Amino acid sequence: MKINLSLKNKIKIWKIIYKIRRTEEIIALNYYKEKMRCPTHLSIGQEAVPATLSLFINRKDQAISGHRGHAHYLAKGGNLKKMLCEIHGKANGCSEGKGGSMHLKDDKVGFVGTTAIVGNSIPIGVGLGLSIKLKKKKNLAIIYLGDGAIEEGVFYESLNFAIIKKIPVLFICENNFYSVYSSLKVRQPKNRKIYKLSQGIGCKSDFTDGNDYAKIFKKIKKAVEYIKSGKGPFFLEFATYRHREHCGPNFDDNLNYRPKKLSYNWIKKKDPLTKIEKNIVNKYPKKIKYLESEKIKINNEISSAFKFAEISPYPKTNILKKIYAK
Ligand SMILES: Cc1ncc(C[n+]2csc(CCOP(=O)(O)OP(=O)(O)O)c2C)c(N)n1
Ligand SMILES: [Mg+2]
Repeated sequence: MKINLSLKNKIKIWKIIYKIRRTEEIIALNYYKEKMRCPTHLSIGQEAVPATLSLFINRKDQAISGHRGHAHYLAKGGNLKKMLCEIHGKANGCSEGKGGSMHLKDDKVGFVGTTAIVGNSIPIGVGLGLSIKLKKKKNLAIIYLGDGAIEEGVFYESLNFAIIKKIPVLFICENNFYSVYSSLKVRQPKNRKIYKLSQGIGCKSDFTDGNDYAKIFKKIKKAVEYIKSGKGPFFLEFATYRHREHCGPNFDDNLNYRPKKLSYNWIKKKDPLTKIEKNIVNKYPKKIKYLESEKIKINNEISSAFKFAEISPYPKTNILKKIYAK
């Protein structure tokens, strides 16, 4: 089945990808100033999956993610000012400035949280899905996980439980082929496909290129329809690539742990922002002006959110004392 995305939907996806990309580029640019003191795992290069998913979910659907969560938070509609305040350790942050980049949450939009423990989003997300099911709601839980998280035992227990109980969970596995510096090749048997592993356990599963918005759209549409029909969880694996170092603002291809050709292909040829923007501009040249004006708006929003974060106060120390005294 070939899906032709409407221009309206393409623009919606493009806007989210662009906003995430620019926010993180500006985080990276400013990181050296040491005003953001928490570790940050940037999603640059991996924005297309959460951006496209946003077309299928609403604020009542419950999402949970891991250490690389900025894109997931923003695509779910998370508040940008609160995220930047959190990364700056400020009281106006979404975790009151005490959690940092890896502890983002926005209850108003159904973004339950991010967690620094690899694999931890999985059991929490299955629990969220179970709660949705027990309350007989029509929504779904969304679990973001990396390829590294399937190496945690809790993945197998949680997936099994979700299948047996027909829990409405969408597993979104962003396979960027690496866990820190270790390639899948040294962590998993040769030719193992993650989605096939999940399928073998009994979960409806599928795979596609996670930098191609049209392919992502098609797979997510099918998965969400399946989950909403009450049949249980769906596991989607997306191939994607982080452009920068595992943790921090820099490029690190000088370390040579990733083949140069692989990086070249994913960063230069398969960049999700370039792909969607080129498509819109080539098919609808009259839209160029509109895209340029949206870019200005988005960049203004980001710079005023940064300014807000920089001038916001730090949490009061007595709040910290209360937490540690407990
Ligand atoms: C339980 C646990 N083990 C190890 C770590 C250290 N650690 C942090 S991120 C990471 C890599 C995870 O890789 P993946 O799940 O593929 O996500 P990616 O960073 O590629 O997005 C590791 C091993 C951790 N935070 N938690
Ligand atoms: Mg990975």
